[in-house]
Amino acid sequence: MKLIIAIVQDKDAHVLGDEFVDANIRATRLSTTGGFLRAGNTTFLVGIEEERVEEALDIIRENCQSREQYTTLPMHLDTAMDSSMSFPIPVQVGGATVFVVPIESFFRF
Ligand code: 2BA
Repeated sequence: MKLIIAIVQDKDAHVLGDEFVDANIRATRLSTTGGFLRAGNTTFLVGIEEERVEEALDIIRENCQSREQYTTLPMHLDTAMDSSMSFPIPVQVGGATVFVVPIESFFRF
């Protein structure tokens, strides 16, 4: 048994959740926040038999797109006037960040 931890963009979470249900893959959704952009994303926890891991990864791959997002960096102007401004920089956010970890024990009571 493995635990798949998949961090995906909120825009893809709904479709991905539906695809898991259709494939009879059990998942838990957590509302999470990216440490860099500090924007909301969604983390799926999927406990799954080892022989179905590739199937679950294929579903994630097919339903999560990479997109460009913008973040702003503060820029301090080195002038006598104490002024600063911020400017947008593009950041490529991946379709999904996925960890596959072994499960020592699994119980459903
Ligand atoms: P965020 O931390 O908000 O990162 C969003 C995107 O910003 C990242 O996309 C990456 O392109 C960029 N980025 C992140 N940290 C950066 C840095 N220190 N300098 C420059 N650019 C940076 P992804 O790599 O596709 O990550 C998407 C989300 O997946 C992340 O959102 C975070 O929530 C999660 N994530 C990514 N790698 C992770 C890791 N090693 N451990 C835990 N969570 C991770």
